Amino acid sequence: MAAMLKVYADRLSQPSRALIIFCRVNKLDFEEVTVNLGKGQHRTPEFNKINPMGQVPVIVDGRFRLFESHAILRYLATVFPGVPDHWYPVDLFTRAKIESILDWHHSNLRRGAESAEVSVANDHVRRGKEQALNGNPQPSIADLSLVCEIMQLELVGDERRDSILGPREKIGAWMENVKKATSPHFEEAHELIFKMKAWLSADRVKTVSKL
Ligand SMILES: N[C@@H](CCC(=O)N[C@@H](CS)C(=O)NCC(=O)O)C(=O)O
Repeated sequence: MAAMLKVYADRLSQPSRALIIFCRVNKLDFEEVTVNLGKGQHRTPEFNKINPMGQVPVIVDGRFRLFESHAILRYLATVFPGVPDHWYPVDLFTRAKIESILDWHHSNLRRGAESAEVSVANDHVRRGKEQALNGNPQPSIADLSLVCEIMQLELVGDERRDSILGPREKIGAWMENVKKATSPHFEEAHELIFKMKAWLSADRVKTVSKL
């Protein structure tokens, strides 16, 4: 039987990957529908009916449609039975901190403040036990969202990535914890990013050798 939950995503998109990893780790019954942004599949009239914003990710759960990855993660964590509490804790104080990080993420990084994002993530890690943001022992939807965002730095070249991540000494350990907690789905969801990275660096080599 076809899955009720459809996730429209492009794996080159950070919020799309966060959603796919969340669904896989929590064994949700879902169908991934690829919307290839590079091919402009998000600008078709069919996709416009699913998400008038023309963006991924978006979900269709039966007759219910929802865009915005954070809203989707909250919805999935709340509505689907069996999702462990640490993803979106019922404790309102812990949840409020997670909401704060999620809001901060969307009002900053989406404007391109990639290094500021990393600094704040690093500060959150410093205050806690490195395991997850705010010292939580296991990752929340905020950890997943931020780590997927920071993974996009793979596409800016190793030198630039290292110059951003290198000075923030706790970030690597925190990212590793989130990866481990979501393995092997984390690695699988990021395969395309690493293919793109290899393709981009091959292209850079070609460009440099022509100069
Ligand atoms: N705040 C949104 C951001 C969605 C977003 O920016 N999606 C990008 C890919 S990462 C997209 O679909 N871009 C295509 C476009 O805007 O034309 C979320 O978290 O879902």
